[in-house]
Formats: sequence, structure tokens, C-alpha cells
Amino acid sequence: MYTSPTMTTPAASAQAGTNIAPIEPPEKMQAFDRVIDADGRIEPQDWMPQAYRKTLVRQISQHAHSEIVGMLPEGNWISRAPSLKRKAILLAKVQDEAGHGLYLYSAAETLGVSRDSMLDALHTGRAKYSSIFNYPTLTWADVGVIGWLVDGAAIMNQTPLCRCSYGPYARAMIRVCKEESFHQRQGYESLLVMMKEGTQAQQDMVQDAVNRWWWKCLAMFGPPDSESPNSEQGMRWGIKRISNDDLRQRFVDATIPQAAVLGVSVPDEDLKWNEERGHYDFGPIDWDEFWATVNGNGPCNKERLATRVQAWRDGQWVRDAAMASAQKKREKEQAA
Ligand code: FAQ
Repeated sequence: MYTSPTMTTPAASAQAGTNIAPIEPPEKMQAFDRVIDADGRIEPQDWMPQAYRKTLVRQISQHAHSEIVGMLPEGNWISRAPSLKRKAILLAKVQDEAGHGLYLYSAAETLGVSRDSMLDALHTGRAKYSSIFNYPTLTWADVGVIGWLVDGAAIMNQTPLCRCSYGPYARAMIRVCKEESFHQRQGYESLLVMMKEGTQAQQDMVQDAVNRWWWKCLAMFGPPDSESPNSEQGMRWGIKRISNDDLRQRFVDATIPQAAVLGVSVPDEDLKWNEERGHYDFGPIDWDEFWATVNGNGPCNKERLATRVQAWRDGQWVRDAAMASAQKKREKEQAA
């Protein structure tokens, strides 16, 4: 369903809209492969095969969209946070997510794709964003659980991206991961307060939120490796460093001991420590539900997209004013 936004470099335009693999110059291809094999970095000015460029535009723009749409479930609680302290933390977190979106759109722009075309792909439903943001935040505990589990999953997935072969993406991820780490801790701390000092009703609210988000977080890592069409090539190119299934397993292994400290359980009867594997075994994920959500039919897809489109329309006057101001400044400079 994902369609590449309009490419603006001549090389990229040549590939846009066609599924026929371009014939790349062999000597350039060999030089590129040598950099990748040596675990080196590709920078925007370097030659790169069209398929590598296209994969990066796909992944980085989807990632940027996820950050921007990801502001909405928690943003829903800014006006209802239970204290000034929690409100200030939540405001800072949601603003950070906007910042992450902006670094990522900028990183994608270095590949010759325009921000307007990426946003158009999002607004017209042609671009994917993370499945996880299509579920509602029903109670205040959902905000803590998003910090603990969703940001926890995001860190697990994104830390290896700091070593991605494409320089601008890797560098953006270093700052993003530092901020996500704060996000995860604030979520966990807020749940800890509810579980250790809260009423029975507050503790039940936390458990209910964990029950609703757990499986969605496991699905967030993407389809099983055996059904992940992009993994093999992404790993060959050093874009992805760890597979979807391995990251999912690492997340479960890291999170279950944290759940024990909190005093919550996860809704999985099959969960048990496997001594032989040295990992937790866990139950089956509902992939039909995951794909329905990815393909636009989750509980909040329509609402999320409508909110983003409205925000884009509402911001038109700001963009117009900024452009007019920049134009005026240019004219003044030229006249001087
Ligand atoms: N949702 O072959 P693969 C965050 C798609 S940021 C929707 O395995 P790939 C911060 C996939 O795109 C969260 N679609 O694909 C935050 C592909 O479709 P395509 C976002 C999904 O690229 C926290 C198809 O399925 N993080 O949480 C999902 O090798 C709290 C086949 O899949 C990133 O974007 C999904 N969950 O691996 C904000 C990280 N999973 O494009 C606010 C960067 C898979 O062929 C509050 N991205 N699909 O049409 C990645 O690491 C990878 O792109 C994966 C997917 C792992 C997401």
C-alpha cells in the first residue's frame, strides 16, 4: 500500500513509479558494496543504488510519520493530566515526538524527496505509519503504559538504527534514542507510583492498560522474519541490524522482569521462561488484527488521519506567512 513520495533528484526520478530494477553501473555498485561490506557509512553526496535510496525513503518517511501521528494518543491527555508535574512531563514528551518527526523528515529530504510529497502520501492514506498509534488511550494509565511499553519497544528497535549504514538516519537516531530513553523512564515511573502508592482502582487501571497494549506492542516490531519481505535486503545493506523476531524476543526478555517489579502481569498464558533457550517463550500474535490495522481498519485509523489532515490545513496560514516573510527578507537583501 505504501507509495514512494515524489523523488526530486534526477537519479531518483528515473526510478520513481517503476518496479523494474534499474541497471546500475557495475564499478559504482562494487564501490558501494565495498563500503557496505566494510560496515562504512553512505552519505547524501555518495553514489547509491536506486533500490537502497528507495528503501531508505520508505523506512525513514514511515518512521517520521509514526512520530508525528504518535503525538496524538498521548496528546489526548495533556489537558487532563492529574498534576502540573505530569502535565509538564507529558507536554515535553509530545513535543519531543514532534522534534523526532522533524529530524527524520530532514534525514529523508537528504535522499532527494520533498517534505510536501511525504506529507501528501501520509494525508492521502498512501503511506504507512506504525500500527501502534491506531489504538485509543482510554485512561491516564494508558499514558504511562505508552511510555513504558511503546517507547520501550521503540528504543529496542531504534538503538540498532544508530548504526545504520546511511549517515543522516544513523545520526538522527542517536538523539532520538536518548530522548526515547527519558520517555520510557517517565512512563515506568508514573506506573510505579500508581502501583505502589495508588488505590486498588488505580492499580486495576494500570493492569487493564497493560492488558490492552501488550500484544499490540509485540506486533509493533513487524511481521515474523519468515514473512518480512524487506528484512533480508535491509540487513544486507546495514539498514536493519537485528531482525523483527530477534528484537521482539529481546523486548519480551527485558520487559517481563520490569513487569514483576511493577506488580503487573502480561495477558499471555503461554508465557514462560525457557531454560534451554535462555529466553521467554510467548504465545501467538494475532497477525490478522495487525494487518487490518496496518491497512487502515484499526479502531482509530480514520480519526488519526483526519486529525493530521486538519492540522495541516489549520497550519496553512503559518506556512504562507513564513514563506512571505522569507521572500520579503530575500528582496530586501537583494535591494541592499
Ligand atoms: N506498523 O518487511 P517488513 C515510535 C510494514 S516510532 C505499520 O518487516 P521493514 C516513537 C512495513 O512497513 C515507531 N506497518 O518491513 C513513539 C512493510 O510495509 P511496506 C515506528 C508495519 O521496513 C513512541 C511491511 O509491514 N518505528 O514508536 C509495521 O523491514 C511513543 C512488511 O514489514 C519505526 O518506524 C508496523 N508496526 O521493517 C512516538 C522504526 N511493521 O513498507 C510516540 C524504523 C511492519 O513494505 C509515542 N522502522 N510494517 O509497504 C523499522 O525499523 C522497520 O521499518 C520496521 C519494519 C521494523 C517497522
